[in-house]
Amino acid sequence: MPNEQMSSADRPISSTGRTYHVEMQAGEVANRIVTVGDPQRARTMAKHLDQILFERTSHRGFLTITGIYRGLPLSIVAIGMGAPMMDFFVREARMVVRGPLTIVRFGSCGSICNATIGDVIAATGAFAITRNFAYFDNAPRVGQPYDLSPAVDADPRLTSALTARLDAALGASHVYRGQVGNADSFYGSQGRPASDFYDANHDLIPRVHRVFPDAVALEMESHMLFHLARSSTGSENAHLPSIRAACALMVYADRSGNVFISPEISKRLSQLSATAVFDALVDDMPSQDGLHPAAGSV
Ligand code: R1P
Ligand code: URA
Repeated sequence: MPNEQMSSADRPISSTGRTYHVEMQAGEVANRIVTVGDPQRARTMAKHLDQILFERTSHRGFLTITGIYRGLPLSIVAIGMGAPMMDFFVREARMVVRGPLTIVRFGSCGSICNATIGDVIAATGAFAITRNFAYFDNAPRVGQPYDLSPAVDADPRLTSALTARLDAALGASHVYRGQVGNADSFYGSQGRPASDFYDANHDLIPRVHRVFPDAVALEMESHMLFHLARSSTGSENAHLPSIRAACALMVYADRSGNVFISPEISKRLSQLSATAVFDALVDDMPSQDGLHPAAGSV
């Protein structure tokens, strides 16, 4: 791809129709997508597809696997970490997939509620936590060290399909619900104490709880996903977004007990949750109605 001529600076797409960063092309990506951070998680989940049709790793490290589940096309896309990677993925997927797009993020998080290692948290909505450079780099300091954005809701229908399936797969007592803080760093902006940097974050998690009393988790992509879904245009019903999104997060870090998940539990949780996530996408959009497979969807 780096050696191919791109169509334009605004929408870099190759002559064969492949997007520049994610290297997605019409016909290779489904309208139902599970997105994860870790490519290994994508491969673990892909074992639960009924059939794999297509796989590609882009030169920037995005992995797309498309297959069939319960007779319908479904893609798994591993994007790496952070909001800009979510932005590349959602925008480039939207460039090549025709019709409605439903996206479930299946990620990991740090729990700031009673949920602990082995539990899963479903996001009812998400907000951004952003390091405020005007505080750190100005003299005198301006504002608070971290900015909290307004929250954006997850899609309620897709989220209830997801939580119903996760409840059934894991047991309802292991599935928590609430708002998720999407930080621009794993460290300073998630309130992790450090002596090697000045982060001014000792009050960050208490402040998150004061502003969002139902905040349950911290991670790094869900708010960008929900924000882009809400900002998407172009559905047949022009006033509705063309993308709907939900998010479930495995608890990798218990921030109150300062415990981190083991690789074995992480793999097992991905295996147990894979079909629940796939089933939720199929429950939500059970047929090809309204899609345009001939025009580019798998
Ligand atoms: C940090 O370890 C990463 O894990 C979380 C965060 O959002 C961040 O991307 O999600 P994933 O496990 O999906 O990558
Ligand atoms: N991912 C995050 O972003 N934070 C955590 O604490 C664990 C996983």
